Amino acid sequence: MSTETRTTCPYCGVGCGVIATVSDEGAVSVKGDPDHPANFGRLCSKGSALAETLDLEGRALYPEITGERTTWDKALDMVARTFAQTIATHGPDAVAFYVSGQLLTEDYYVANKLMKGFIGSANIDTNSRLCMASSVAGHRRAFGADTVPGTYEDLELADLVVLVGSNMGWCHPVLYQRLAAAKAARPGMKVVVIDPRRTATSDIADLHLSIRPDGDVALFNGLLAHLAKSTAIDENYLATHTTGFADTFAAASALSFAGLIESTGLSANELRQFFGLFERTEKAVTCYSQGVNQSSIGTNKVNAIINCHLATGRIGRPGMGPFSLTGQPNAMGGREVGGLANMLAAHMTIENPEHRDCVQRFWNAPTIASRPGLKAVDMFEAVADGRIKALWIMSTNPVVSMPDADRVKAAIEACPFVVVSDIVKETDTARLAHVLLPATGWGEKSGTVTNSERRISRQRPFLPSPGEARPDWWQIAEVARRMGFEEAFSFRSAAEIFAEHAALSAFENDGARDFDIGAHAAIDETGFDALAPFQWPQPAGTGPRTTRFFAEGRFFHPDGKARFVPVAPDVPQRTSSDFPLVLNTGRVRDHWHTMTRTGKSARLSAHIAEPYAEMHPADARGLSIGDADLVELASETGSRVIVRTLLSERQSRGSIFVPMHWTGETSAEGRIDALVPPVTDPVSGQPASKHVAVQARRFAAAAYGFAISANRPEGLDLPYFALARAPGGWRTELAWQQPAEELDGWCRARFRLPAKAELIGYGDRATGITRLAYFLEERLLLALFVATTPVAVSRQWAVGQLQQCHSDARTRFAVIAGRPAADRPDPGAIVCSCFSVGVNQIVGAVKGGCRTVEAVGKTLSAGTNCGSCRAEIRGIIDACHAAAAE
Ligand SMILES: Nc1nc2c(c(=O)[nH]1)N[C@H]1C(S)=C(S)[C@@H](COP(=O)(O)OP(=O)(O)OC[C@H]3O[C@@H](n4cnc5c(=O)[nH]c(N)nc54)[C@H](O)[C@@H]3O)O[C@H]1N2
Ligand SMILES: Nc1nc2c(c(=O)[nH]1)N[C@H]1C(S)=C(S)[C@@H](COP(=O)(O)OP(=O)(O)OC[C@H]3O[C@@H](n4cnc5c(=O)[nH]c(N)nc54)[C@H](O)[C@@H]3O)O[C@H]1N2
Ligand code: SF4
Ligand SMILES: [Mo]
Repeated sequence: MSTETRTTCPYCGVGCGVIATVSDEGAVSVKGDPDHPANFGRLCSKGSALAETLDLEGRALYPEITGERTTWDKALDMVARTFAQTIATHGPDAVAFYVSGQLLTEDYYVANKLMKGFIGSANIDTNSRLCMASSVAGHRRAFGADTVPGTYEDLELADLVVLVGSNMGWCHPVLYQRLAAAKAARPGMKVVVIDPRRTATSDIADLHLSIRPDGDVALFNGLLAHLAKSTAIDENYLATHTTGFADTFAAASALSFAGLIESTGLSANELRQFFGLFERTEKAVTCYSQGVNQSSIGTNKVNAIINCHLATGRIGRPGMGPFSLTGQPNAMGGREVGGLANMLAAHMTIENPEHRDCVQRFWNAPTIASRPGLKAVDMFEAVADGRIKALWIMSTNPVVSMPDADRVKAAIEACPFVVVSDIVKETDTARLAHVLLPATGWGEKSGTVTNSERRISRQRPFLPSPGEARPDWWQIAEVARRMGFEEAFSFRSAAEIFAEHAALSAFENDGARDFDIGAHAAIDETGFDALAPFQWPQPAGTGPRTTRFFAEGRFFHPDGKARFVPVAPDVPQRTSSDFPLVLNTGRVRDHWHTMTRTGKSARLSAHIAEPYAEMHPADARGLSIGDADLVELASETGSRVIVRTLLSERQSRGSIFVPMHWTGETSAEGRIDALVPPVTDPVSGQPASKHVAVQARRFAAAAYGFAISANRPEGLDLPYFALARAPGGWRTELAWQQPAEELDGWCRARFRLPAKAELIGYGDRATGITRLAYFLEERLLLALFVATTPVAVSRQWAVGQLQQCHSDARTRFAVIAGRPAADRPDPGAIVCSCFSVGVNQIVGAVKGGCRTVEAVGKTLSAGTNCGSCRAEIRGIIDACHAAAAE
């Protein structure tokens, strides 16, 4: 007998339904929920690997004060006392919460209630500031509320889908698969991808526009000016439901066509194609994500896009509309509870006295924050200069993910009192906590999340809470009670909190505010247990249904009309002669942010196991940097990072892409946010994480290494290392600045080898190659390959050696030889992580006659589960055919 629990994936904003099964022996398996309207049974590689991330290794299991285990009572008393004293002495603005779009709505609601209604400050901000703030600000300027008008189905119903600054194939993979399936079924449908890089997403694009960094406002202004002269304009919608078109049209027309070419970096032909396509296609959806939001002109980009949809009346109807794709599983829930420093609760506005009064009365609160609090970048600035003296960080890792990360780290170190709630004990941020509070994680906690299409789904527990871990909402409520707010924080369950949140959304609303889920205001435990995914709004007396906004106007500005927002087409100039290259940062397919969860899976770590800088070969050549060399990047923040070089024609010239996932735990100097200056959008406060001026030079390593080991290495005192999980152990990339000497002692200490471990070694002074392998009986404990050039050993083959039996000398020497035996061919770098299929196997299948992704799937199963790697498989097939044709 096994038990099945319906829950929701804790990663991206697609919000896929997951069925988790726990066997009698306690083994967990997951599959997509066929009935969930976000995914209809599909899961991507990260979702499929969820069961591999649930072990307790590295988990925070007990409360700690300055690194020593303590009781919950002592820890909570200390937090409550220190916050209360700080407020009494220095006022409410001397404390702050920095929270996360990965909290559940119930956690978020309680945190916001405590800060805004009971402490009386609005110093609660969230990592959503780094993520969605520009979309929120753009929505509020245009619509009068933070409303996402459409639904996922619109992508399938559209005849044109424009993806702006979104690598949906890797970052919203299941939605991408829905789009790809709709396009395959209806080939007339067109997809346009607007991204400086050619990404996996651009592989289904009919048109890829390799836009100049931050050229988006110019592009959409140009589109608006073009539309205004065409029959696509909807005069009736314009006149009835909007204001401000004339000024906006004037601003949009400011740039000549030549200026447009210059600002966007696109050709006249590309511009004409895109404008024509948009003009002709009524059913058009424009999706956008971090290439839009994470910019010093992010809010203007959002409004430039929305302007085009308002002008054509293409909004809120099936298959039409602007669509902000949210990143985190509960970015939307955080916005609903008002978890940003400049919002109130239930989509009410902090600056509006009636809203403040409404929320204060509903909460029966002693006070209410009367002005916006500090936004993330300003908040850490205030921590740095001592204005904030007590800080509580929940469910986010700012030492890695905030811009100017080295300064943020120093600020946290210097802060008199820091509380961190996390599920993991040793993150770069948790290490700095005075008080560490262990939180229950996915599979253990209970509550709700809202996905990108406004659909609220349950996360349900199916595992016991490990150690003494407790839900985030419980931690906050306990601190609130100890601060004297017993009555308002007497919640006994997530269901009670959700009911209060639903009641507030309906309180004195009557259709004046978009967010209304009053139908659930009286929900009880049984109802909460059974709650099926539903889209908001769902006011009292209504049932679940598909909801869209604004087809008939009814915007949330006082006059009920949308605002056109005139936006200047200026493209920020960041590069200089000292820092001539544009650094662009973002995500890889199989890792989630700072890797505290996906990093546990060897399967997910196999796709990309190292931090890298993707560069155009011509740029690299100019700097004498070769493929697989190490590269050192520096920016005006004064910090540096060292990562691997990956040469690719998909990268545009003058630009470098580095992923954001590597931390102080997994790399020597791979925290890319150390280079991102704290430049923000003036309206939204969102950092410009995609447009940083940097210089690059080859890092002259004296020796390079690659290790596979049973133990996790400790104390690697090297300028470069990158650590990843491998089946049965770890894989580590290394580099030395000085020639590596005395390797035996170094290996034994760093890899914690037992004294009995037997060494087989090989060294060649002439070539500078050294290979060491340590065995304990038939087990390989460590193999280290060192060379004066980047180590050319097949990683996938080497990684497999940890789980082989090395009972005879022949297999031991094969390890040292660094070559697969003839009967064990090297699968090559992993492409399909679901079935662990490598590039060499795919090339083999293509040579064997497979001509399509489907044929490769039939032969090797690659690409047939989550489908996230299908674009890469297509790329390999194309490359083989191109090579054959030469
Ligand atoms: N695998 C994976 N998936 C994730 C996450 C993860 O960590 N891993 N995180 C989730 C979260 S929180 C988020 S916010 C989303 C982010 O999802 P996305 O926004 O899709 O991902 P990013 O890689 O951050 O950036 C998207 C693209 O913006 C492009 N870009 C850079 N500058 C510009 C520009 O000036 N204009 C335009 N048009 N494009 C530009 C980049 O080249 C990049 O390909 O992903 C979510 N999904
Ligand atoms: N350069 C650059 N920087 C970026 C970005 C970029 O594109 N480029 N993207 C930005 C964006 S969009 C985002 S969203 C951020 C993400 O950045 P972060 O939020 O810092 O990244 P995560 O690794 O998701 O951090 C979540 C933390 O919460 C912990 N955790 C997981 N579940 C729970 C739980 O239930 N309770 C508690 N208390 N803790 C839990 C995890 O172990 C982890 O330490 O990064 C931002 N930074
Ligand atoms: S697309 Fe993948 S990561 Fe996103 S919610 Fe679905 S399964 Fe999870
Ligand atoms: Mo995000």
